[in-house]
Amino acid sequence: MRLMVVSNRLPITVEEQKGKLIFHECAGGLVSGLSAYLDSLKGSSFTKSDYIWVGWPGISIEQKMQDELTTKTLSEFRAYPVFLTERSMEKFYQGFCNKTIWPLFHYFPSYTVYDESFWLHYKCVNKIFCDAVMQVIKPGDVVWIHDYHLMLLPKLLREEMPDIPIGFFLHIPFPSFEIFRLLPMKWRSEILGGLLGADLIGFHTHDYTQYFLRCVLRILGYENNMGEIFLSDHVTKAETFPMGIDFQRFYTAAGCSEVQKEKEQLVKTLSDCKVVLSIDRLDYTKAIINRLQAYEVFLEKNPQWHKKVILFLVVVPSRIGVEHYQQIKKQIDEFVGKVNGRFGDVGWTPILYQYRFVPFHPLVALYAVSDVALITPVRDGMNLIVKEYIATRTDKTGVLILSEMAGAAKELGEAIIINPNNIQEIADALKEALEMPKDKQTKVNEIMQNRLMRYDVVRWADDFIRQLLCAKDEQKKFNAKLLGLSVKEQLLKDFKQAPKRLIFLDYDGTLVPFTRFPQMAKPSEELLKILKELSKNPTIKLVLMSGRDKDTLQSWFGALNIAIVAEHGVWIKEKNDNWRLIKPLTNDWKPRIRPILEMYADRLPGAFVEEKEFSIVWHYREADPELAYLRAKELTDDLVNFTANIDVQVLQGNKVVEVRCAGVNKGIAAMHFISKNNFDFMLAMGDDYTDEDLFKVIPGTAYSIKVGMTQSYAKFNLLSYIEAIRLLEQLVGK
Ligand code: GDG
Repeated sequence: MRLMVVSNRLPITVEEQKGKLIFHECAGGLVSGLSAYLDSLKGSSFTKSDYIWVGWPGISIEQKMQDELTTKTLSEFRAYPVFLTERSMEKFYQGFCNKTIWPLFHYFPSYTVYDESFWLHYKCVNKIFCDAVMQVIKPGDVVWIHDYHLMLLPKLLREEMPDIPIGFFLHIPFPSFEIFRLLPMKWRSEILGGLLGADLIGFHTHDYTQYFLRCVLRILGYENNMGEIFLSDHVTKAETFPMGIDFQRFYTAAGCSEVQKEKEQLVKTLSDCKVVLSIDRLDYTKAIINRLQAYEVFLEKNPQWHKKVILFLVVVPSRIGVEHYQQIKKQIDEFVGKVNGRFGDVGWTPILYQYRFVPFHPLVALYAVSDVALITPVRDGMNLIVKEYIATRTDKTGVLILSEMAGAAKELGEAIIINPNNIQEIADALKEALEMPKDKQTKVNEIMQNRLMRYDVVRWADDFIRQLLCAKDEQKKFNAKLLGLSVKEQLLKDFKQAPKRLIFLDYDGTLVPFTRFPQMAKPSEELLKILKELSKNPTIKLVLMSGRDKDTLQSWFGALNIAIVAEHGVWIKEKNDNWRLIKPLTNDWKPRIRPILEMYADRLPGAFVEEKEFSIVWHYREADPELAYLRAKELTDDLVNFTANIDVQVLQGNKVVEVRCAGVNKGIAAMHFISKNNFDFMLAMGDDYTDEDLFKVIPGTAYSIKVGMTQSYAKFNLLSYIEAIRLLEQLVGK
């Protein structure tokens, strides 16, 4: 097995200098984390250290140099470059990624740009990535796609290679429905559909996972069962995997000689002052200005700390040229000047400010000399810096002040957790942190270190890949039930050879798709033609088994003169005969039940009640899916309690809750036909929970087929009604 990592950026950046290609390693959480994981694969049992990384190499170069670059990156870094033009990068990366998805998913709707050309380039670049993956993918590969740049890729790839395990991990927050729905309908549906192409979709926190599932329900109408979503052709799972760091790398680096040297230098500069560290990429989501304001308030209120504390502010340049980033850079510069001017003097600069990228060893030294880490984003997918800070505290001292809006706060609850919008709270937290006794510091840091050590980045990635493989295995078991070519051929052969044949067909969902309202699902001329062909043959007994009322069935299929079962087995109509009840039934319970269903329909816009002779149905296909889901559960509970002493059954089906007379079902109705004759061939097709009764009673030699990908007693599955019709066409010899 080979792991294929796909991300917007490769772990290397390529530069062209005087016609020569120069390679630099990239920094950043994703790259360093995944690199540690890929290194760890060398001893792993389920991969043999084989991997390849697909992504943009950080440069747009002429066609003639692309081959050379590809050869080099492949042989030296196992990296396969995806080439994008500057214009594509501008519209895709600077545009849709940085100006649409990034602000929106970080709850900055007022910064979000909705530009159709950005979207079109986003789609186009996702397609280019798909083509690039197709160039290098091999059977047996496992694909792991990363982050918001490539949300359409899982689906595109599945269309090309349905059998490849595809995982997707989102590194930024997934927003709540109210935010996500701000995207135009087409974009938001396509993004969700794109993600659902994966077999496993990972998020940093439980909240993000839940928000995603909620958007899938509200926008696409798919419910989930413990994070599993059953789609027409596969099952997808959404799950939480909080990303860890390479703990040992930071822990051991803290003691290495390079870091010691850096530390000595720093200690000289910082004299005897306590150090508060703030380090972030320049980004409005990091709310750097808030912590500067809080530091100012802290100095104002705590003159005893003057000349005894320094805020070491590192801002790492990012997205230079984007409007909002330039603005906040200016604000930070001005604020630092203001605070230093107001409180500083010859021997003390309250804020040491660096606007630059810090190499690894100086970064670890900075973590190691800082008494407090002040990290207060207003929104952050995870934030690995805080984990790195804790990991470098080998003597277990140090205090972390962390925003509750960072994903990391869910795991590091022992830190001082603050709300980044409450300046006073941050200022108070600074005082508390600076004055915290050492024994308390070591106690909480020990807990956090143990957690970070255990769930490090290797464990995180390992967990993800293992679950992805499990999901795919489950799916394979499921796929094994799909009616394959050879079984289909055998079925057709058996059908042709059998002198007496019996076919049971469900209607809605099996022969026609579901529609907004039941009366809209009329049979087409083509379908009627196929059924007529089958029914004309005297050696075929065709039985249409539906949950619909007999009058509707009569008006749609009466002219065909076939056997029909209505209301899930209540009514039976033999060929050339009249409708009759399968057994004596009463419906005196209906006046007591109907008001309950009506009350629930009144409480849920879009829901309505359908009354049949011996059953009542509460439909909610058109209602708000989220509320409907809750109401349907509530209603079922109510009905089950209320009907305990009444001879009825309560069933939750496909967007319906149905109450019907007990002791009748499609299985019992089927027996009526099966027992009458010795059939040599039997076929039953259905998509609904009511068809399970049918599948249970038909003989083991029969072909039972569930339409759709859900679990069933049926022997085989077909993906959709389209395939069911195709099979019928083949039976009639088309
Ligand atoms: C996303 C999400 C999520 C930063 N500055 C320097 C430097 N770094 C390294 C850190 C850390 C990484 O970059 C930053 O990690 P973050 O977690 O803050 O965020 P991103 O990677 O930008 O972005 C984020 C993350 O993905 C992982 O899923 O946590 O929420 O936005 O590893 O050490 N490294 C060095 N010098 C720097 O100046 N050497």
